[in-house]
Amino acid sequence: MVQWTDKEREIITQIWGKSDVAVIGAEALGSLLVVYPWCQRLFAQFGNLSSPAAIMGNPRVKAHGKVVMASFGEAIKNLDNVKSAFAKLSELHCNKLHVDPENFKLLINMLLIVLASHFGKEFTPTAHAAFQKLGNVVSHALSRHYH
Ligand code: HNI
Repeated sequence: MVQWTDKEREIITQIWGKSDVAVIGAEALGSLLVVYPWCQRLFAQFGNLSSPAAIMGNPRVKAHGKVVMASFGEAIKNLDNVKSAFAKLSELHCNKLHVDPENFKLLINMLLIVLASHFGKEFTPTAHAAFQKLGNVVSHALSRHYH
C-alpha cells in the first residue's frame, strides 16, 4: 500500500487545484499523439490526426484529454484508494481497449512536462517527484487487469 506524506498530499492538491483540466488534458493527450505516433492507432475514430497542428487542434482530442485528466483528478481525490477507484477503468483499458500499459507511463510523462511548462518554478522538484509517484500509482492501478 502506497503511503503519502502530508507534504505530498498538500503539493499535489495545490497544483491540481490551480490546473485547468481541459487545457492540461488537451495538451498532454495531444502531445502524446504527436510524440508517440503509434498511440494514434487507438484514436483513429477521432478524425484528422495528420499533422501536429491537426492533432493539437482536433476537438475530439481536446475533449478526450479533458475526460482523461478529470479521471486522473479522481485519483487525487482517492489517494489512499486508487486501485479500487480505477478497477473498472483498468478493465476497460486492458480487456476492451487493449492499451499497452507502457503508454500510461508515456502519458504521465507528457503530463509532467505540461505541468512543468504551465507552473514554471512553482513546479518544484518536490512537486515533480510527488506527481511522478502519483503517475506510477495510477499506471499501476490501470495496468492491474493485465497481471
Ligand atoms: Ni484512457 C477512454 C482515463 C490513459 C486510450 N480513458 C478513457 C476514459 C477514461 C480514461 C475516463 C473514458 C472511459 C469511458 O468512456 O467509460 N486513460 C484514462 C486515464 C489514463 C488513460 C486516467 C492515464 C492517466 N487511455 C490512456 C492511454 C491511452 C488511452 C495512455 C492510449 C494511448 N482511453 C483510451 C481510449 C479510450 C479511453 C482509446 C476510448 C476513447 C473513445 O472515446 O473512443
